[in-house]
Amino acid sequence: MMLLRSRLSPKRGLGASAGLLLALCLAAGTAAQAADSGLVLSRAWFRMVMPSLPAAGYFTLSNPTGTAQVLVGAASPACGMLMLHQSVNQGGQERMAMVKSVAIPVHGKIAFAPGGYHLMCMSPTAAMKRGNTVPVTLRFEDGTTLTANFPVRNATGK
Ligand SMILES: [Cu+2]
Repeated sequence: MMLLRSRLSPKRGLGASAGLLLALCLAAGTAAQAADSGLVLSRAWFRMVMPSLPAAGYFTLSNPTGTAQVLVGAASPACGMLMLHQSVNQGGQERMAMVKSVAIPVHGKIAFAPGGYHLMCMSPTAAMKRGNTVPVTLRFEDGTTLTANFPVRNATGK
């Protein structure tokens, strides 16, 4: 979310486009230099119900390294904003809450799956279409990243 904030924060007006360009250049530079997280991603997919609705992203992230990692953000060119969410049951009602970070313990794994953690693609582009794959970059607290292609499936996961 820090990346998104830095893109959104430049002041409106004359400086906005220059600020945005600078932010994009900085982001590109960061991405190019970012080391691999060492984490292993599996079972990645997006659930796209309707193009007009946010799409949910799911995956399993394993940490075979000797260092705990903390997922702090996600981005995809196929999504306006890509947020970390968690479904929580509050008094029998399913609600979604924003999540700032998710820790992946040493030799442990976390699952983003229906009913729990998920990525929320707020404004899917035309690329978010069943049968397509869309790239997602996960960003970790130590500055490392992990980029993978997520296949897009329908509401039933097909
Ligand atoms: Cu959500």
